[in-house]
Amino acid sequence: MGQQTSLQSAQLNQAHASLQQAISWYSSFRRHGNSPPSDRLQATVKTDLQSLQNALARLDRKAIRISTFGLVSCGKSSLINALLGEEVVATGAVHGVTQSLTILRWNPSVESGLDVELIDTPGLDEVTGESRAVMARSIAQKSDLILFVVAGDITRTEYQALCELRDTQKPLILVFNKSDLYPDQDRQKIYRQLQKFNVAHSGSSLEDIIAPHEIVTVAAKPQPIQVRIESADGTVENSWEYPEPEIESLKNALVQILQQEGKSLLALNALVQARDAQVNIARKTIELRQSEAQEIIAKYARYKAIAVAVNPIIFADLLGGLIADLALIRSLSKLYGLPITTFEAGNLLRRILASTGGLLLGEVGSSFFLSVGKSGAILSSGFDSTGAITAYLGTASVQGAIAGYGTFVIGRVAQVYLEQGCTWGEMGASTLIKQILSQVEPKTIIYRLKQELMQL
Ligand SMILES: Nc1nc2c(ncn2[C@@H]2O[C@H](COP(=O)(O)OP(=O)(O)O)[C@@H](O)[C@H]2O)c(=O)[nH]1
Ligand SMILES: [Mg+2]
Repeated sequence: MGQQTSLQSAQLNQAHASLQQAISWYSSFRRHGNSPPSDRLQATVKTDLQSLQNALARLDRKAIRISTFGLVSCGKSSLINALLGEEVVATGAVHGVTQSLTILRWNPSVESGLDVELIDTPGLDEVTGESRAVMARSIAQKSDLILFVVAGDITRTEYQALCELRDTQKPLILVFNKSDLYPDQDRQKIYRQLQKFNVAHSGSSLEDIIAPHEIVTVAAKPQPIQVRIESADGTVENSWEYPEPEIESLKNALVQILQQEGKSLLALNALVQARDAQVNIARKTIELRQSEAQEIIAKYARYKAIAVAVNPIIFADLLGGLIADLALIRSLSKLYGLPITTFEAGNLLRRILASTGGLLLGEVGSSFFLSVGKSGAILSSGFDSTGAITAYLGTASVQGAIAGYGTFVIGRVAQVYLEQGCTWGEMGASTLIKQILSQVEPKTIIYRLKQELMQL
């Protein structure tokens, strides 16, 4: 446990450092980017920068967010009251008692080093179709853990919402509430019921949506029971007795999650949020600078074609070509104002050479042979016959054209890399996400998300 706690704290610290690095980088990128930062770009990336700031603020507060989700009147607000141990939020049989998001502090009396924020939400069925999905996504994005509350039979709307939430890749507990009204509902039964839907929607497997141990049954606010009290003198009095909420199963599940992986969850979610924000920033920047980038790539393609074609020395033209490619990558990253060091540019070039192996091998390979041929033509004839010069110019222009084409390929791949790659640096969000996922223990709630998150 102690070892795990320090591992979790380390993850939290690394996430913190990563976000700080990103924020300091993008703030200076806004203030004095190498290319004049256009107002339009600043406006478009504003929300993404804000998202980075928010993620860091939540890490600073060490506040883990648990949101309720479910149809109107399934007992979301009652569940929150039951966890808090007092009637803090209004509940009721009338539709739509909860109108907006309400954030409540919860102290589950457990040493986790975390603050817990419970979020009460309006019912999923109060908003329809598209906007429901939008609301669900936006709440999920702000949450570290989701309590999906159902009561009674699971409906199609609930099943669809569950699938949508699964797509947001947030850990989820299915809370079956009002168990006092449905005493024979148990995990197995709920699971079988979900299975029915799953057969109908044969897209994702049920395991992808929920595992049996992620279902808890509770009674957040059991119905009052009418009792007859007969006094010794024979007078009969009717009164209502309010049974205590039964939420131990949920409390235990939450306490275990908080202790075992609370900090990791917090770190992971902050990093996912940071990664998405950074990829967004990169994508928008690249989009806005598209035409300038095209010009730069074309310019370098021309340079390289000429340099390679006129250079008569074996290998020097290859080297010249590589230098031109490196310079291209540097110019592109400068244009975008996205982070890239010379070392990374070199790495990138190696990656590009590997990933576009077929095409570039063609370039390098034919460059080599043509280079030999080109120099050979000069050596054998010493430039004195017109035939040799024609041969030289022939191979040279073919070689130049191929080299120029290679530059276009490199330019394109560089754009993709700059878009994704800014999060793959040493303290980059994607790098740390991968690291945390490789450290999770089986049987944790993060473990289930591993496969899905790894694919991104
Ligand atoms: N029988 C029973 N009723 C409940 C339970 N939890 C909540 N309710 C009732 O369900 C209704 C809706 O509860 P509320 O918490 O406002 O639902 P919300 O709309 O999901 O926030 C209220 O009348 C509650 O008293 C429960 O565990 N058992
Ligand atoms: Mg409510």
